Amino acid sequence: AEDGYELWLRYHPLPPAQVTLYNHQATELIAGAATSTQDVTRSELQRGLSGLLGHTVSLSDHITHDGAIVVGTPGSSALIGSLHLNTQNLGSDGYLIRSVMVNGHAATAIVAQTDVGALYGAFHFLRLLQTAQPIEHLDLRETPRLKLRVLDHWDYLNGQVERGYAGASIWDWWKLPDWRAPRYTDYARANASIGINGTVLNNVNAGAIILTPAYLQKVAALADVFRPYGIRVYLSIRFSAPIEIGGLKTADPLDPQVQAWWHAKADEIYKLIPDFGGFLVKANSEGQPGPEDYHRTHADGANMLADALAPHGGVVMWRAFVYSQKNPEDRAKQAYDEFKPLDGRFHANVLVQVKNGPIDFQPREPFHPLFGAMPKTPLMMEFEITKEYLGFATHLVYLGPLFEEVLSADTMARGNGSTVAKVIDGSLEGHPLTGMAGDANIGTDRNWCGSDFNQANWYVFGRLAWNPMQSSRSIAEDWVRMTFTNDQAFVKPVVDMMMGSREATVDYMTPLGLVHLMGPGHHYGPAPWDASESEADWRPVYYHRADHQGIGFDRTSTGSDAVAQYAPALAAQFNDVKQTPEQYLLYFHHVPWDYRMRSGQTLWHELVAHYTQGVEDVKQMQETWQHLDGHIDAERYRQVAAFLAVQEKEAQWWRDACIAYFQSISGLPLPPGYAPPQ
Ligand code: GCW
Repeated sequence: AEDGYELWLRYHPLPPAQVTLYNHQATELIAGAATSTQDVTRSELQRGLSGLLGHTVSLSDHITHDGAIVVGTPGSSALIGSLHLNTQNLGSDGYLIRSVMVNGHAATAIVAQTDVGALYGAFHFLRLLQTAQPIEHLDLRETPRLKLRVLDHWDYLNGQVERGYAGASIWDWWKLPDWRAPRYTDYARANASIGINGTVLNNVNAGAIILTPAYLQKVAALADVFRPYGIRVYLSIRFSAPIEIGGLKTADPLDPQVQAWWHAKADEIYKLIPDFGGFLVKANSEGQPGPEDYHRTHADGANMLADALAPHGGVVMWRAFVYSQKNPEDRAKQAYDEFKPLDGRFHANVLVQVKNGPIDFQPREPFHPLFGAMPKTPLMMEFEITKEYLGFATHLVYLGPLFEEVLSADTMARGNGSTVAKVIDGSLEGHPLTGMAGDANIGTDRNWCGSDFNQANWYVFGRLAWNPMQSSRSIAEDWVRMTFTNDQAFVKPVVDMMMGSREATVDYMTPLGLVHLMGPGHHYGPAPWDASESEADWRPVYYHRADHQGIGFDRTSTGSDAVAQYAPALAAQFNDVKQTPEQYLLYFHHVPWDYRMRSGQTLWHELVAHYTQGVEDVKQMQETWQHLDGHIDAERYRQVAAFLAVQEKEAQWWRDACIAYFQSISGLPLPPGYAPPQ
């Protein structure tokens, strides 16, 4: 049945014409199996080629005719060594895919300096077939721009997933370490296919138990499954673990006993998991313990852990998402205020992990002002793949355009062109340690992600972590072809639909720079009126500040002055209501309801227009989908159709609720031609 389990690695037979073509170019497979990574590379190629071509592609140890696929490294294969391809500068993960001649026979060589590089090359080669690309004159060279490409799971040890909408945690802690579910291997395959090379198994809000010996055995078992696929395991740690499981009286990072405890813990971990990746830490945020409990800085805390990991080559990913009502005037300013002064104080194996925007993964926010503001510190991007604020499992929202918008934003930190992508890939400031994290949307649902289209968000995250300069449209196209079909009559409209889906969501949820209008707590559905939360800066009214005169949060120099956290040229732009891009208008400015927008219409009119457009766009998506019935299997077709109906209903709910509420405050009539809220 088409239940989505296979993700984008379906390997179902291609159409006959395509098979006929490829049959001459993929006749036999020459691949070693001397290491576990070589072994999985070989079986993935066999599985993929045999599936796509509809017959078994045989293994060989030398080239007997045209069309051989040869994969490996010069060090492990004499045949590859004899090709004398230039593998210099491919690094540990890069690869070449080249059409070559060997003893008068045309062949395709997939070559890397390491086994993992060859595995990545193999997946790329399979993708060419899956997406029906020509493979007879290949000359491809790929190296990742980021070093750490990591999924952060927000999984608790009891199986619950925080902000997870795809079932329970896929880690079956009860049955580990002895039972290694086959799903772990499929998880690793999917990740390796898009270049993901790290996974943080547990939630940043989780307890200290994961660091106890029994759990470390379980973690080690997962690490064993992932190792052949080039994936390292990391853990979120609780800063107060020395107290909770170590019996110490303090977790003060400058206390020698605390330091010794972490050193011993790191030694214990590396004995079990020699390639352990390191720690992810949420400290002094939303009630979590941290160094500030002892009047120490984030740098003191991060460095203490970094020193324990350094002898083993591990890293600390220290989160800059600090949210503790310290700055009730403007929550958006807290991370910058706390971290900017610490620039240059972190040890070499620390990355500061920064969410894409200063609030919290909203449908749209400006990029986080820390990007570009901490030149001496490697900053790691954190995106949220799970759609906490974008409709959970059912809404069809492709996050590629959101990620791309952030990555291509210009921080102007070193003049024009200082994009966020160049900050995180290390090229702007020359950092060797780089990375991107994505808060995973994976659970025990058969389709892994709660919906077929949510798989695209996992996919695009991995591809952008490999190369943050790529276009999200081309990645969407690859995904559609691999996941559904190469039929152009399907691919084009579906890619268009995906590309427009995020803007539609911005429109029906939070247009024109609004943020945080969702119901507090569950974060689902509109509640711009909600004032029930105890803390002011959890209430939607805190964010939109609508009153009889107007709407929006004044973050200019006459307000909270959050604009000053951006580079001077950008700060000046955001400070001026006329120069601020309208998509961020109400994020930076409180403007009157009758403010004239660039269109000539009033703000009130445009607000209503955006909300209405969002609903129209979802209706359009439904219509597009209706025309595609018959192009794919009925199972997946029907679920997408059903989910689009949910999305339409809820887009209408968002529109009506927000317009009705804002109208109750503005007191203005609806502009002519717009339906009143139901
Ligand atoms: O906004 C919040 C989410 C929390 C999450 C937190 C964080 C993991 O609602 O569920 O906790 O962000 O990123 O730490």
